[in-house]
Amino acid sequence: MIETRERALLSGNEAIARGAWEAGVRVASAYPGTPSTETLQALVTYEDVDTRWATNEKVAVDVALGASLGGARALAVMKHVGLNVAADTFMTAAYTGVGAGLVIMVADDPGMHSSQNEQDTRLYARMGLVPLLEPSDSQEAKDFTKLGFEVSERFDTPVLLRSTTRISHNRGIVVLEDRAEVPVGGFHPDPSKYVMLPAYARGRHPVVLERLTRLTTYAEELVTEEGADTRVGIVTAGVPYQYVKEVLPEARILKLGMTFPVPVERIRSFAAGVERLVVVEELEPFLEETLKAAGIHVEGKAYFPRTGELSPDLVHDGFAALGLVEPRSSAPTPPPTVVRPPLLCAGCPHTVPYWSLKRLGAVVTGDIGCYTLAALEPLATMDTCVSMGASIGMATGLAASGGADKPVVATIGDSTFLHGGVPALMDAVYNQADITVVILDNGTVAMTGGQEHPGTGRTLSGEETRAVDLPALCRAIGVDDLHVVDPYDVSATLRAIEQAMAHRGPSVVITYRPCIEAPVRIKDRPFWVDADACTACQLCMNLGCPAILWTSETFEGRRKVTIDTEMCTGCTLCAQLCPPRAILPVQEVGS
Ligand SMILES: Cc1ncc(C[n+]2csc(CCOP(=O)(O)OP(=O)(O)O)c2C)c(N)n1
Repeated sequence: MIETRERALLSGNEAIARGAWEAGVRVASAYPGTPSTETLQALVTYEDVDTRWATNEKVAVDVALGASLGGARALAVMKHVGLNVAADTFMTAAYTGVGAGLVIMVADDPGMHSSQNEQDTRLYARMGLVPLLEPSDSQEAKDFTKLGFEVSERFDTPVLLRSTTRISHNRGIVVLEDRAEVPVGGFHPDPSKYVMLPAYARGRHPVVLERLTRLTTYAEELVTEEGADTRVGIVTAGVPYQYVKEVLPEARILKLGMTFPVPVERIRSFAAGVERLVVVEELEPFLEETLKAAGIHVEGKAYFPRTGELSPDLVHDGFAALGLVEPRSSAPTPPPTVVRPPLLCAGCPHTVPYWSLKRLGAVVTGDIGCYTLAALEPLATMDTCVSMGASIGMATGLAASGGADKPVVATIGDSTFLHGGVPALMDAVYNQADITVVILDNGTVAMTGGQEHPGTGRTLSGEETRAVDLPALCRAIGVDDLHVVDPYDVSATLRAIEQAMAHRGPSVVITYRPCIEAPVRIKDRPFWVDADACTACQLCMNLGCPAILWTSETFEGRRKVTIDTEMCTGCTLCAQLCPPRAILPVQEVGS
């Protein structure tokens, strides 16, 4: 834990954790997702906060809302697509309001560095009629988190705190303060506020709208105005503010701290003092459209891209097109970079299930996790990947369509299965879908850096807890054809999947083997290739293992292989596949 009254270099996520702690937060719940994950991992290092991983984002918001109604300041954290999962509670929490302050931190991923889409959370704020704060650096990330709790209590509303990849992962100096001691207020039953029957909910909707009017006035207090050059006025917020400052340091800038509700009248008076008004915002023309709808003449997305991240260069190009700056002098073209496609790790336990499916031939619905890389060569065994948990329902639908010319197999990781796959498996059993589900259990959330989940037997703070028994869960759901197999045993895995695919009705194969990276990197005796014995059959190459490399040596015109012993984890998979047994453990030959 960092001492108080100091300055520290913090990422945006760490600053949000610090802000929540300083605000006296008592309960924090999250489901991991880049770029938000480190927030709770930072918060768990502070005392006096009950910090926990949730099964999914909806549960995280449910937990935080419940804690808030109990009178404890509460935080929920997720990546942007997580709010889709939590949207049901989020939309109605806008009606119930809160007990103690409730902040929902959502990290957007413009440019999709590690996401399946680049939706803009500001649109959720508008749909839910919930205020949204947008920090532009680490200091503001901390300050706005604290402010979020105050706004939440003052206006009796959940508050969205929107970060983006650049805010969450960049570091900046942050002034540290003490923790506020905010006593737990206790639960005060109020069915007309917390039981959203239609009769009560009808009474709450006008309350939400009246609150929005007051919040719009309040949003005016959260703007900062700077710059002397009145030839152009720029409305911006979040990280684009930094780019604007870099490209046009003298420009007159109105930076918004709250981007929903939009302080339209404040912007109208700002517009009156400048010759032209320009909005610089990432992703959707959210502010621009709001201002245009209010009859304010503004320029924006005609000059700045609506997809991907902005950057100082893109902002410069937009200003140049607006005639505000000279175009950038064309920089010398950097030499082309060699693109290295992402691969599963050497020794990844997800390899053989996909290798088997490729051999057996199946329509494979995929899901989100490390294993999504099996969509790429050489495994290339995934036909769909849409959202967390979708693989099982989509497999059911594909099988029901009668349009699949091969058996239909859903593949899903352990965390993803618990997050959103369980109801879909129940549905498959209930409706007797003719599908096989392969649950790739590596005992961690590998994709986001190896977090715990309800199946691992450990909590976020490292304490032991009950672990979900996946085979027992599947049996309880009604899966009769169930196989549990070690994916390091190539023939057993192939056989189990083959048998499951031959079964009529729903079947499940659980492949269990811990991730080689989590919680500690597993490294066994590495293997090497006896070049004299290698017949260059290249079967081992089908695994896509990054430790297996080509050599210049050939056999009957085909290239032989070698193994990078530093990278090899000793998983034995390639040795099991090698017909001439040319792949051997290093120590066996005494080298
Ligand atoms: C709704 C949603 N929440 C979070 C994420 C971030 N995320 C991507 S995959 C994943 C889970 C991966 O874990 P698991 O299914 O166990 O597979 P592994 O990566 O361990 O192979 C998470 C949390 C996301 N993409 N979508």
